[in-house]
Amino acid sequence: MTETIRQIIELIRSNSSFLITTHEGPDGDAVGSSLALASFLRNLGKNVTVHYQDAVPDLYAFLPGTDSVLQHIPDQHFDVSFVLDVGERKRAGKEFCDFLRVTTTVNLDHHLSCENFADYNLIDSQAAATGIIVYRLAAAYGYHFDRDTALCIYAAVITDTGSFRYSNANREAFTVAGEMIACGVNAWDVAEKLYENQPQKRLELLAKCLSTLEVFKDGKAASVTATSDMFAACGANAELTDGFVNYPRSVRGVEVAIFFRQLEEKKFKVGFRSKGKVNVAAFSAALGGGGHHNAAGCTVDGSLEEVKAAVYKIVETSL
Ligand SMILES: [Mn+2]
Repeated sequence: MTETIRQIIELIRSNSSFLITTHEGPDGDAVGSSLALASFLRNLGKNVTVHYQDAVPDLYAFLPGTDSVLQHIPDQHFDVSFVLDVGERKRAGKEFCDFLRVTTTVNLDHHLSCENFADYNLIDSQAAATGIIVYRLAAAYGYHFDRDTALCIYAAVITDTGSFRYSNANREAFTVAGEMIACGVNAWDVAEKLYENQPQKRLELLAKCLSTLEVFKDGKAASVTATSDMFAACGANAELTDGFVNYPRSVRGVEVAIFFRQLEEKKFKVGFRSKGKVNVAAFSAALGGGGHHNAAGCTVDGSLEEVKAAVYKIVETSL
């Protein structure tokens, strides 16, 4: 057990009220890890409040504890506040950052870039998901994993590893997932809820997006586009485009995939994905955005033609 884990366990033992939060636009790891921690603490008899800046995405509503997530931090005292999976302090949101001064804070994360902004920082980029960090903490505590906690950890691991396909799917990810299965998690049940449960309009929108596929730079780059017209025609929202960028990336020979999503008449969100060789954070940085080696994004002003031209130029000259 590391010194930090020992200190956090002592904090858990000696306090009774806890706040848990995570990053904006929560993904499977954000929801899974925060609710796993909530479930662990509640089963110890602690008073737990979970806060997200945004609503729980429909896709993760099946995870136990989502019904008690609050979108504003209640005006009350908390002994300790946890922030999970944020990657950087500002992604914890303004409400929480105002709060950092008044409680003891714990930062649990697996992003390489995460700063030590809290009083206690348990950060390990070797962990496949923040759910793995929560697992380590609960396991070190000697916690007997119940099915609900196990389900949240499993969901965090399966989503952040792309169902054990990404390079972060290490031995620990498989071992922890296996242990969660032993605690009663049903793999098909989770897979069905996550991947066989799409709203019809998501596929209708996907069909329109795929028809915009462009492959360029001698087959090394590819893009798809979602315009406001497409969203309107399908009655779909931006949340449903999650994962669309994986389709251009899946084309044989493609190293860099781009997803253009219209925000306003002359404003586009540009998402980049790499298969591993190319650092797409450099592309988004050149356009004023940020991100990681394999996943990055930015917002670019202009018509679709102008935005595409600007993005393609950067990709063409740097690839
Ligand atoms: Mn994560």
